[in-house]
Amino acid sequence: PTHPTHPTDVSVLGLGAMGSALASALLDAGRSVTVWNRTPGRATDLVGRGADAAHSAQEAVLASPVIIACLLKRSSVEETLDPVAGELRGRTLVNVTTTTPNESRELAAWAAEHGIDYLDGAIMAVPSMIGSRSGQIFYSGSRAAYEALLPMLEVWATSEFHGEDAGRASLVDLAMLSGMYQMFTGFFHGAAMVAAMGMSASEFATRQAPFLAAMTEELGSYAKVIDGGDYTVASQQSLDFSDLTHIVRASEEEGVDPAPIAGVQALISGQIAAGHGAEGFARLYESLANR
Ligand code: FVH
Repeated sequence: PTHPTHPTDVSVLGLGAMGSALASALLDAGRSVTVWNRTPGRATDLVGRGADAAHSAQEAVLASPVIIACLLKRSSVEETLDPVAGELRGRTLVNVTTTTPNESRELAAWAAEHGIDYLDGAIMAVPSMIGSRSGQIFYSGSRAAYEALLPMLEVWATSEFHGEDAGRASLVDLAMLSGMYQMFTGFFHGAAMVAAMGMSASEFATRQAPFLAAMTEELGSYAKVIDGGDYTVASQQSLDFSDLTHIVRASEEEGVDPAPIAGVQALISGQIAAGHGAEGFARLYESLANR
């Protein structure tokens, strides 16, 4: 049998890089915190700063009315929380583990079945940004939990509530990351192309970074076209003009895998083949959207 530690405001399950940063920011803000990690030994610094270390997930859950789960992935959450579902009843669970929207919804349904108030969180920050308010955390699920916990959540980062469908925070998060990873991959591809002529990635970055920053100014204009649904609006760069086969060929000529740019060209070719060559570049959205 395990014995609850003395009552605290909040318990953090998972003391990886992010869980430790979240617990640390809570301590900085004067909260009493219980911490637990599957592998022992990761709580030492936090305990030195006043946290209580629980010997089990059950003990950590029993210590606080609010439980933060910051574990690796959905299966880690299930493995940790399924056995303590009974102890979680009547408490608030804030799950900031990265999950897909449907995984978040399934966890919310599981929580509802067990009488647990569930708030899903998606962290748009790296651990060093936690506590500085330079990061953002999106939430969805229980509005009551979000509103009640807001002063605590704001300790970590700027908070944004996306609605009671628990999958929404994750969806916005993963959509934002999709853009980011494709931008970085585009940079890696360009760096590999110029490496063929001896330019270092660092030198290329000094050119690419301001160019990409300037290009992001275009996002708003593209968004207006997409939202308006009229890709024939004048002054847009047409798909015929946007044909990127020369970039694909240049990449191949330098022995560089054209996969990232070839994927974009495949979308362009598809729209041109469907008769939309005279329309604007933003029409690629129509190849991607679930309509
Ligand atoms: N670090 C970051 O920059 C990002 C930013 C955006 C969102 N994430 C997500 O946050 C979750 C945790 O990430 P993390 O950085 O803390 O990850 P790790 O340092 O690898 O720590 C993982 C913790 O999860 C525990 N764990 C893993 N599997 C299990 C399990 N089956 N049962 C119980 N705990 C488990 C692990 O424990 P241990 O290996 O030390 O025993 C760590 O505490 C994640 O979803 C990111 O996507 C972070």
